Amino acid sequence: HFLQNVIQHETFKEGKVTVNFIQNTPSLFEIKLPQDRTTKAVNFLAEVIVNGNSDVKNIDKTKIFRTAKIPKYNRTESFPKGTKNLLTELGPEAFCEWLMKDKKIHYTDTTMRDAHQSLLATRMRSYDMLKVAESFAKNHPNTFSMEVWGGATFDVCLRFLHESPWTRLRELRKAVPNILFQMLLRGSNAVGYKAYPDNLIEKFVEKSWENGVDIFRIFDSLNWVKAMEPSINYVRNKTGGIAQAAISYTGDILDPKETKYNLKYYTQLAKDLENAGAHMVAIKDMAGLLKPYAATELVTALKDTLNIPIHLHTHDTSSLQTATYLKAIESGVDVVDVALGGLSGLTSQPNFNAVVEMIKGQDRAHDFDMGSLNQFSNYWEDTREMYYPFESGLKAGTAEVYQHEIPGGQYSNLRPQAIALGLGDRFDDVKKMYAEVNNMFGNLIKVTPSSKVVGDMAIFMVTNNLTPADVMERGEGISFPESVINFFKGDLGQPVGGFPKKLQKIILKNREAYTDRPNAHLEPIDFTKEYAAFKKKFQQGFTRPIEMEDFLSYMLYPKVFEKAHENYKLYGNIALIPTKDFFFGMKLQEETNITLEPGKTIIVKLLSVGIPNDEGVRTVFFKVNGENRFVEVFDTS
Ligand code: 3PY
Ligand code: ZN
Repeated sequence: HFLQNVIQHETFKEGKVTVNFIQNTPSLFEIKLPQDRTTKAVNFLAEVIVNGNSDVKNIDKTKIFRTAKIPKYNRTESFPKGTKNLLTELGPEAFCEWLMKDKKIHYTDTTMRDAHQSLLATRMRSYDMLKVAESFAKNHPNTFSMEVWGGATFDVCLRFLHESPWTRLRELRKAVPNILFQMLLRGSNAVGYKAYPDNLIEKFVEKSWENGVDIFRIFDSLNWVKAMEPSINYVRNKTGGIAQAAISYTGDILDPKETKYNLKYYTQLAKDLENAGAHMVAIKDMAGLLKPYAATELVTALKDTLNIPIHLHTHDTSSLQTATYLKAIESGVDVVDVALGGLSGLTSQPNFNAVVEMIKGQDRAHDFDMGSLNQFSNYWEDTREMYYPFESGLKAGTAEVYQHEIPGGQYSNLRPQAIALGLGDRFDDVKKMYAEVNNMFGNLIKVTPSSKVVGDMAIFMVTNNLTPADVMERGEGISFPESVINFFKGDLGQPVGGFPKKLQKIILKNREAYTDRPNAHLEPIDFTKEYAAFKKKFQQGFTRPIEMEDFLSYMLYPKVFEKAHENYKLYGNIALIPTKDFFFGMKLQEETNITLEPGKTIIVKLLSVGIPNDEGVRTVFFKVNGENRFVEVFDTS
């Protein structure tokens, strides 16, 4: 680039170069980026062919992928009416009344959010979702909602897939205008792992609604109502959507020794959330601990206590949770969360297809075209093959979950985290330590981000061969992980029953703890000033107008956004690259189609990859729409 800049410079062309030319001409060092989309896409393909995708470890070169078939649908036919139309017509309150009166059991499909978050470390790409979205909307408009956004998907989308989560949401909304969209919002932690200023959360909620979210499932990682209240209010005041507040379930209400998280605790919590303005309550069983008979007790008690619909969420880690759904449905739950067969079970949700079959012909049956629903399951099963590097390794349901209580969404991340730290052989120790840390910390509600704190501490203790007794006896001399220190300071809020005081002192040393909302300690964002500065900094080299949504991504994840932005400038919208080429690179003589926009598809064939020259650069030859092209890529190996 430098030489090209010198040769093309007017001063050079006119032969007027002086000794200070380079020193006085900083523009010579600017990298001129390729502008057209085809070049950018081909550059990306070449990069993965030469250097691989840095997110993919352990490639199996013998792997052959099946082509995932998209179930048939009519492109030109209009969309059948669904719950989204009903919400628009009725508004949230009347919609919820309709839901409670309806006898049928309703289903939320989590395939595009929690299912892949819990099975494939959240790596599912928009590309594979968008391929089937319209077909699903047209074939199964009687689905209650689709969970497609929030939780860890926002972060992973930007950080590892280098996609804009906002573009994902918008594109999905276009493809599915008739079914309600749902997101998981971590209350004062938004879609992150720490507290954010209140006005940032407010703007985030407003923009999420504008871009397509209808149901906001709001939770707090410590079940702290005070932390959920602002988000409930933002949804009520800034959107036409549904504020669904969650009670995160832990322990076992059937255990006579359970004195903390018992039935009374959960019913009171749910009532408090209803009083705080929730349109619906969700039982968020993030680790899959709600046993079938406990579901009978809990759902019955909640039905008696509340005047709003109840939505049940679980993870099938133990493999028992279909039985839990049966009991919950018999007890009057209004909606259950399920995932399409190919992405269900284990740490994901129970199997959509099988649960529909279970209730078929019964009082609360809700009919689905099973032939078609099974085709969608097959689509995901085939698509899942391409995500094999991200599988958690769990092969069967495990009753161990009742001991360690690790949330499904965390399990698929904790294992690679342990392997990366050289603890692959000690994963059993990590799981046991997770339970011990929970006890040390006073028995917490464990869900993002509090679950991450427990996981970080467990990994820290296993790595350093520390026991809980070691921490209590010689903790003064130990420097603990940052997330653990921040937690004990009050950065995630206040746990049920407070912090264990002695341990808090050991961990905080001389730092101050606080007991009010962590957000109260944060400066509000000055949107006018900071957004203007942001636009100035990032618009250059960006081929589309920068938006408030980008600013929100930046405020939530500044470094991750900067990297994704750099990537966008180099390679354009890589969400358009087919998944096989994205993760594994093309093979010689292979051809791929990339649709840059509807009606504009490029056909790319890989012809050859040269050996590295003296500078380590390889030339990759392609045929693009019949014309030869080459790309030079520095081989980093
Ligand atoms: C998340 O916050 O991402 C979760 O899925 C919690 O269960
Ligand atoms: Zn979940």
